Amino acid sequence: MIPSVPSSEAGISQKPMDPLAASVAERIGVSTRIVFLTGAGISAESGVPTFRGAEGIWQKFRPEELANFDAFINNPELVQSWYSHRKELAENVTPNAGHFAITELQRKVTACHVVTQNVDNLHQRAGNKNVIELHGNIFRNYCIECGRNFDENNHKHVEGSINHCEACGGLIRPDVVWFGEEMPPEALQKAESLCRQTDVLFSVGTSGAVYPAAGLPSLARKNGAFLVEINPQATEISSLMDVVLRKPSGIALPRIVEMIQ
Ligand code: BJW
Ligand code: ZN
Repeated sequence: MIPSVPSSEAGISQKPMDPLAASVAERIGVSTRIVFLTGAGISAESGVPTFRGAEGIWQKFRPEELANFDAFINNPELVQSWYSHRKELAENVTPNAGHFAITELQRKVTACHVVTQNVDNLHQRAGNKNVIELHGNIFRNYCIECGRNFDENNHKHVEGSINHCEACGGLIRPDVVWFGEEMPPEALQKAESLCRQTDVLFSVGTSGAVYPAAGLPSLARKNGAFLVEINPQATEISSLMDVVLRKPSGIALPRIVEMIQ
């Protein structure tokens, strides 16, 4: 039986990472089902800005101006150009050691899924399998009138213009989930079902501020899962965790994976 390491902040700051990482690696060694719930922080070391906090993109842009449908209708040019800028950024960075550690772990564990809130495609580019996108993907677009899909090649945004559907003239929007919008139902159902059944859930690089994603660790815990948080900062869901590693994911995840027998 592996002892739970207390997740109180006082407890964490006293302990070096390695014994904690070793206890997590040991736990994984006796687990068959693992879920990674990831957020913007896992891509931070690739150079993709997080949303909240000192370096967050919402220090510069207010979410209510950009991440909801009304904002898009009121100012489609601004929203299209913001997403076009972020898409370009995501295209020009590469996955980091945290993403690659998950690929490595997936070779060692029977069932290992990634439930991501990220829209940047970096998990997939790192070779992660079984990726469930809760908040969509910035590289896909669709027409709000006829639903036609537009991929990267036939939808380039030109600064100062508004992109419309070639078929019906409707506005083209990114295939992401904004505030007040439903998650893709299949993705959410799959994520909830995995969280009910998992042995271990990692919450990596998410502030735990946005629901329903932020409710998944609690669901896993109620069903007996062991919870691990990897995040340099405390989050709204830290108190739920069995173990907290206050390290960047690009350091903590490879360390855990190399410790697995
Ligand atoms: C590192 C690191 C390193 C840094 N290593 N870590 C229940 C209670 C209260 C409210 C609600 C509720 N249920 C629903 C709501 C309303 C709302 C909500 O949650 N509001 C809250 C703000 C209170 N939720 C919704 O509206 C959702 N929809 C919904 O519920 O629909 C219901 C419905 C049903 C049926 C019909 C219709 C409707 C939708 C939420 C959509 C969120 N969308 C966004 C934008 C996506 C597109 C885009 O990218 O532009 O998703 S918002 C933004 O936040 C984005 C993110 O995925 C999401 C989460 O952010 P994340 O990933 O956690 O990032 P940060 O920046 O917050 O945190 C980064 C972390 O990384 C920090 O902790 C750092 O410390 C850490 N970090 N470097 C590891 N190197
Ligand atoms: Zn259309």
